Amino acid sequence: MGLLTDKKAVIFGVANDHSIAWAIARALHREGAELALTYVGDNIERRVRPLGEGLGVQTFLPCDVSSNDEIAATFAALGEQWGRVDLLIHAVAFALRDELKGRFVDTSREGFRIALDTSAYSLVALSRAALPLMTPGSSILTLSYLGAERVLPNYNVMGIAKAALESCVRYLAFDLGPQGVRVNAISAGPIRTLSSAGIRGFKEMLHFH
Ligand code: 0WE
Repeated sequence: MGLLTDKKAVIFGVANDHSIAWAIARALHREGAELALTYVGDNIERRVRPLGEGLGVQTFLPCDVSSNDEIAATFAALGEQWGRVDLLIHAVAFALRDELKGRFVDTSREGFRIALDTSAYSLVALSRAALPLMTPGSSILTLSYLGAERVLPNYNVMGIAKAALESCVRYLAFDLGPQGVRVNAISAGPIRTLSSAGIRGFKEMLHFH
């Protein structure tokens, strides 16, 4: 019997078999959880469906976390399907490609907005939408990175977004803890995923790490 037998887990952020979210999906499945996977766009859907089907996943939902309507539709579907959500995995981040190189001081207003909206506010929006389906003992988990705490070359606006994300975790935990809902972040090391693909100097960082 697994640690998570019959728990319902929704995972945002599987893009391919290198995704940290995919490693989380496999671990949750191994422990007996039932999974729902979300995706953005046809390209990701084409990769996520076969992966999920390999774990017996039956629920695939389109969800761009920068859209209130898509978040509402996702949790409406989960409400119908499961009637509850025990685990929410937030493994989503986005900054405009050009913001992840050069000087942080050159960050555009729009680039700043997009990075913080997609990478930090999305946790707040998803948590609020999930809450009516959560019971005491439920858990919310997100992914951070060292660039939240220290200056890392080229990480730039994502560092600010991850700092905001970590602060969101503390404020959400304050709000939801009394209802028995835990909120946590794991700060991963540098890992070769789609997210780090094409990042200048990543190979050297990986080597140094
Ligand atoms: O949080 C991240 C990266 C998140 C990310 C990645 C991309 C690449 C493609 C956000 N937005 C985009 N936008 C794109 O267009 N990491 C922890 C991985 C990462 O990114 C870096 C790193 C590391 C490590 C960027 C610069 C330096 C180190």
